[in-house]
Amino acid sequence: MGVSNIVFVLLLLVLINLSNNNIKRIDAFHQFYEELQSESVKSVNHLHRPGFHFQPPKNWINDPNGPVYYKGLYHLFYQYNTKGAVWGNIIWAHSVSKDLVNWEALEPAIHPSKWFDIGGTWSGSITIVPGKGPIILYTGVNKNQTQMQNYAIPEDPSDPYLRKWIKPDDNPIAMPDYTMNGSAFRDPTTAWFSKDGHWRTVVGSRIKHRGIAYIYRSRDFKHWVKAKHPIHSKQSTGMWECPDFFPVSITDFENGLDLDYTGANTKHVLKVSLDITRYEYYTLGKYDLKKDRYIPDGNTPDGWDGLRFDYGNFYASKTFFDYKKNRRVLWGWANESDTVQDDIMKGWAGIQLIPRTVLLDSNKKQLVFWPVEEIESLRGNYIRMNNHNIKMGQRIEVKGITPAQADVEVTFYVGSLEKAEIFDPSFTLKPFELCKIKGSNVTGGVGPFGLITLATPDLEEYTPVFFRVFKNASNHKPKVLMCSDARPSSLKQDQGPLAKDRMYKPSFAGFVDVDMADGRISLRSLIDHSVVESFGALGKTVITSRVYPVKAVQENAHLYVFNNGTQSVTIESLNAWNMQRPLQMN
Ligand code: DQQ
Repeated sequence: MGVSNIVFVLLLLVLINLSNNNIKRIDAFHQFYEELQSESVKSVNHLHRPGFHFQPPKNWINDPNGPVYYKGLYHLFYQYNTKGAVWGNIIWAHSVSKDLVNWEALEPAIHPSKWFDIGGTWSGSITIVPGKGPIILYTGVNKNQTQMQNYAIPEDPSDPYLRKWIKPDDNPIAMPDYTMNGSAFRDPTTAWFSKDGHWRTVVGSRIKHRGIAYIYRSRDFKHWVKAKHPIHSKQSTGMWECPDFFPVSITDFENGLDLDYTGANTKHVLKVSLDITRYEYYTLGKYDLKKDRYIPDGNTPDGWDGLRFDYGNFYASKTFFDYKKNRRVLWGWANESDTVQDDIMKGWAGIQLIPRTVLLDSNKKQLVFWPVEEIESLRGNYIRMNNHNIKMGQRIEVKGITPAQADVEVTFYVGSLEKAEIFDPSFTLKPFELCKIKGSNVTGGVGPFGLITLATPDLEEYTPVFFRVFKNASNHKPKVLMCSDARPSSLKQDQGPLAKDRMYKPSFAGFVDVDMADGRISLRSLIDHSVVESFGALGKTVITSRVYPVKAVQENAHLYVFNNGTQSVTIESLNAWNMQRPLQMN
């Protein structure tokens, strides 16, 4: 190495060190840029701004809080920076909707003001307590950065808008004791009432590297006592943020269940947001009320290899039971994948993804997710295609809609799996690694085939969402890989050597547990400028990508169906719509 190279490397190290000094980590979660958190937004850039996803007019947002359906209105609370486009100055912002599509912003519900939350009003939930009305449980942070659980009540529970919230002085309701980690104790779940006369809530935590979900009990919703054992914990998984715990029916695959449902025909779901990976994982299992223990089913992996609500950019999610339609609805947050500098320039960061219904799959081994039906009211211009054969290397343009803001549903007929590549069981690659090697341009037997979204005609920029069907060597059963690959999505250059200066362009992927007995597989993508939210096989595998094309934007974005497998596939049916903007979005 020459002297000039050595000087360059030394300079780089000094630079990296200097910039790292500006990044603070609070218990290893959201990146905290102290000097940027209050840098006010000068103007809002609309180029990549979603048209039909939930978002306030400017600034940073993260976790959905609440949510709840109450007196004819859906309430969404969310973590919001009042001052800037990076994480910081967090309050509970509040919006309401009659239809989960159009939203009206109300005044914030909670902001730091008392000793028990002056350092932060962080995530939590809402429970409707008979005789009392809705009660918020949230995490407050004191001036020493200790996290504790608090409650807040509406000034007027008869007001469907729940405009004003009070934080009673007998807070907090739960403080970390000496056995616990006071800077990792947060995000209380919606509470449920059990036949033993107790309310229960679960709070996320960790001790060293063990992820923990504590369970607290109360008779009056004011005095809470921690159960002797956590409801569940798992070594080497780190902090469990935003736990969610709810029952699903094992006999009714069409309706959701409320938290206090006590029938025997249920399984429970425990979801945790793993701070280390910034992904969410869930298990299905049995909840033993007497022992206050949750035991995951033996065959579901518990931890980093576990099942996921979404195999892409989706975090800090929360479900609620919607009494109006007897369904369980999931909200999740998608962070930006852009550089921090560009988040600041565009004046906004973070969106809430389209709410999804959650049901147990009829195979009882996983959940299935589907965008709430209300979103279909935004469908405009419509085009369809039927029985269209696509040979290897062919790409067919979907014309007649606005590809940058669209809803596309396509069912592929694949027929025989004779040409499918053999899936080697000793393959230890994770799905995203496999997708990285076997990208949309790498010829296969059956697949890759799927959609090419947000593309330029010459494919200088594109985000492919596709399947690649392998087969098992012994029984020839399909092993289906689904990818949403952001690598070719943007021509934008990195702005520096640090992660915050580079766009995040991962090859997100997951397997889809389908037998394809009828030779078919479906894909639906909600495309919204910088969002590609895709549902494989009617919601068995969901992947969300955030992308920032330079050329494939607005009316210059194109949409294609493609096949790069040696076996031709048929577009049995394709339905695509323009998506309109909601009439009111905050
Ligand atoms: N975000 C909140 C925390 C939570 C984290 C703070 C998850 O309560 O653990 O904004 O994204």
